[in-house]
Amino acid sequence: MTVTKEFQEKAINTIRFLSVDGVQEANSGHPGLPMGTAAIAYTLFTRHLKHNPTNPKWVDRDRFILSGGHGSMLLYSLLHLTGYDLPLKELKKFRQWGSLTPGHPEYGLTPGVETTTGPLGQGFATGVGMAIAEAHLAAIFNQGEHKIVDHYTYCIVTDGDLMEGLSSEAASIAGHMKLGKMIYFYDDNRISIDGSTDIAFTEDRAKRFEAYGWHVLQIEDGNDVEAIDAAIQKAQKDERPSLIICPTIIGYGLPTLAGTSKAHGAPPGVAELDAAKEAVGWPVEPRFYIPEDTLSFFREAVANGVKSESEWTNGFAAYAKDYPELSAEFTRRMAGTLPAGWDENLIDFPTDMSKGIATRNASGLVLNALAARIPELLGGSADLAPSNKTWIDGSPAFQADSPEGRNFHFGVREFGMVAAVNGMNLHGGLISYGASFMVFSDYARSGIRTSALSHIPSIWIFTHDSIGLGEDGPTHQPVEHLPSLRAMPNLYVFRPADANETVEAWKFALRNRTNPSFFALSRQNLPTFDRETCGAADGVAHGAYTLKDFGESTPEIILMSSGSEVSIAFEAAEKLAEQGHSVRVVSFPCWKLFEEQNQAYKDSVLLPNVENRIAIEAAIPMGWERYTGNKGKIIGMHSFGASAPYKKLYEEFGFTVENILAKAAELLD
Ligand SMILES: Cc1ncc(C[n+]2csc(CCOP(=O)(O)OP(=O)(O)O)c2C)c(N)n1
Repeated sequence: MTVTKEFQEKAINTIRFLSVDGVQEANSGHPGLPMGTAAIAYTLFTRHLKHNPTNPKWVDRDRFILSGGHGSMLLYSLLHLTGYDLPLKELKKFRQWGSLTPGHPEYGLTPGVETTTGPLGQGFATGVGMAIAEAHLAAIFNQGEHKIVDHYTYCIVTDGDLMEGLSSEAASIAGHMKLGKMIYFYDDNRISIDGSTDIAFTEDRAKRFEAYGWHVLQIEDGNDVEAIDAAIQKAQKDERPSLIICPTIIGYGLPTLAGTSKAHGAPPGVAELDAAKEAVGWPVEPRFYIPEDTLSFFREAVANGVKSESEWTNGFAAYAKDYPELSAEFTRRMAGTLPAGWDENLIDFPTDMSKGIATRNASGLVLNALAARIPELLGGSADLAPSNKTWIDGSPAFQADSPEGRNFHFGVREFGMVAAVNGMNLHGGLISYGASFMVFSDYARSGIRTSALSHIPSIWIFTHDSIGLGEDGPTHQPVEHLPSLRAMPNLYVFRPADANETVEAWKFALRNRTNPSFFALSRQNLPTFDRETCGAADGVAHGAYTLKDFGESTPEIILMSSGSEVSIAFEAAEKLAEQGHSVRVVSFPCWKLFEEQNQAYKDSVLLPNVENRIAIEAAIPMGWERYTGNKGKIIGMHSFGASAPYKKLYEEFGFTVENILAKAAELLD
């Protein structure tokens, strides 16, 4: 249909009032962003966005992210209007228990929401990962005329997003990688919660992004549809990521609140809302009013989407004829199915109780064995690849001129890395990991949290997992990290005791496609246990298992431990056995998995009658009480560590056979 200016304004006002009605109804939420950016959203959704509302998972759709997740009603309005399975009744239940319209967009809950946003900066950075995924898959699968991977990543970003350091990390990565299919709209309303951005945010944003290597477009007015449209067309042709700076007015149309921070995060009130509607001739009642012609105009997205997807499907069929293997591989990857036999006879590390191997080294070997079988496995480190052992041999680094590369130099940007890895995994077709020293997981923590909250199966490889890293000292020695990461719902934290447990942790992470896994890996060598005489390493899948029972009778004492301290407990058990005691050593690589076992299994490992228990772990002891019980003891860390060779640190902090024996003696006496 031909769209007059008047009709266009009506359509944009529909987005505005639908959004603000939702906020007013909930008596909670953020009206300012949707009202200010409605014209940008209108232009993108009705003129450019390639999507199929009836199949939100179509693989070649454009991705759209609302990075300022507080403006969620904008997204819900757009999804409803363009025909996603998000009925109006859900918009009326904005922010209510059990609705599909939570306060901030949540991935996996609402159809059409591509990623969870709300923690500012993360939507921005997650989009970078999606654009990386597009570029990589295009490089692998597109052939000549056949462009089966060919889509954009669009994002609306706010002042808050750009103030967050994360956006600098992510923009720097994107500029360096020349991710030309990223098109970001900056909602330049110069207002945040405390007031004008003049109080805290005065750098030249255009110059900043130009310096990152972005293509920066400045338009005059964020309500000018034609200007926005022209900017998008320009951006689509440029080989750099684009930032379209759109001056807007927060709460546009609210008679007294527009342009002020009062429009940011509180319902405008009925009087203000009614006055806004009256000013543009909008009916005050009913609330959530959608003019019929506007709705049918927006709903053209459905037919257009079906058409786009079927054109793509036809194109894919032609591609499949010409490239049957590639097309089958593409289908497999996008379905998230692992190649047959990927885990058969993977690696079996031979017993080596004298020298052993660091679990980070074992991880590097497993990763390479897996990468040879699973071509979608890829990732990188925040400038610590040689230490984290994350390099995939035989593959180049991903760069602008080698997007087929599977190794990523994320630079010293832990947060940018994890958000990008999340985006790569959300995109589909890839299994991505990120790595650094464990102590710096704090820098990345909010992105790890997003992976857990959103059920993104990202794999987090964090090495140098305790005072066992030695000389670098307390700045580099994680102590509270292990318990604090274990506290995170949905996150499977593994601290393998030896090389074969590391293999099992990797297998679990790859099988688990609905939650992230975190590997805490040692810098120092650890003995590789003799699995002929010890419990099988696949006990890792139960979270904790009996590594070995020493002595003939029922254990008098249980020593439980994770990672690098398991072998110390093992040696102590040997000594206790020599003294005539029966001892059980339990390896405890993953608390969460143990918690998921049934009571019978738990009782078979931590025998309820055996109250003499000692936990040994080079981390803050918080939480072990639940396994050691009232009578038990915990050997843990109570400080930040120290700088010295690691053997000296283990002695000084009590992670020794002697100390375990002394504690055991107290219990056994
Ligand atoms: C990491 C993070 N810190 C703080 C907040 C709380 N918060 C929500 S919106 C906002 C700033 C609002 O300014 P802006 O991003 O410009 O949004 P606008 O006012 O234009 O809607 C803040 C501090 C948040 N969501 N995420």
